[in-house]
Amino acid sequence: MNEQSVRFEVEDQVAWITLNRPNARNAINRSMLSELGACLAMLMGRSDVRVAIVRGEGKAFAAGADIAEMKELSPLEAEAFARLGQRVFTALERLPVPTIALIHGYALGGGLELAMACDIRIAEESAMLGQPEVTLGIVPGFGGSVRLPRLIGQGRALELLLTGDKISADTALSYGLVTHVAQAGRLNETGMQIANRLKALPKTALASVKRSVYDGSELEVGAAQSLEATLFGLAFSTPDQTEGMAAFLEKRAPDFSRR
Ligand code: DAK
Repeated sequence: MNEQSVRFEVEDQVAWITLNRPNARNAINRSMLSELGACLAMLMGRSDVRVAIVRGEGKAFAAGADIAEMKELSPLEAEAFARLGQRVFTALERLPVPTIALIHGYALGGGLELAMACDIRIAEESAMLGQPEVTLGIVPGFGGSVRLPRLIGQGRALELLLTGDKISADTALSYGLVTHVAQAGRLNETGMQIANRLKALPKTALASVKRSVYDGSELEVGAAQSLEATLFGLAFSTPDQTEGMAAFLEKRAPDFSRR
């Protein structure tokens, strides 16, 4: 039986999604995308999961879409490949639980696009990030030219997309492309510190923040604010709102664990 190219494990309310083609630097092919989609479906069925972490086995997070597989694609197959990737990455982005990408080695092309579909990105200090598609005669196909400008601004995004340059973790931090840089060997620990904080927070409120940000970014300002008001109102129907406000007024720590 073939080794799975994505591993899915749940431990102590954290879902670990691990890209597992280390000999190909976790290059993303069609079967990996399908497996990733299946993992997300499994995750949606697990009410115990409060945070998901995406990482890569071996020397890299992911060195991009699989160039060997892509080289043989017809234009129609390439479009289908791009649509599959976009669908799976959007499903990842729209998960109700917060997601964290742990980037080590390289996050290039489709690898960076995968990381950008996560809510929080942490890079190990030696990591390199970039969108080198133009150097292969192609363009990003998994949402890179859409998410990158939204995350770091059009000017910096265009420079990265047009030159194909790889940037260091520190530069990525200064651009806001990652929000933490971890010392060598401390990537998992840094990720877990953030995951543990998120685990203790109310699930519905976190899911609503994500909806407000992601759905809201596709709306004009008035409609986005209206969505925010709706989600704000809905929060008042949750036990988490009762507990959070009661705990504040009673000067104790809130307990969102049973919700
Ligand atoms: N695809 C396939 N194989 C890859 C790969 C990739 N992206 N990256 C690495 N590998 C393979 C290498 O071929 C090598 O295989 P063997 O020779 O051992 O069989 C093995 O992984 C180890 O690679 P290296 O020996 O090169 O390892 P190093 O540590 O020395 O270098 C590296 C790591 C990441 C710097 C280097 O491998 C590299 O430059 N890789 C390519 C990076 C790259 O250009 N990535 C962008 C890919 S393009 C679209 C859909 C999606 C996309 C675009 C359009 N549509 C359908 C429209 C997305 C495109 C991309 O992501």
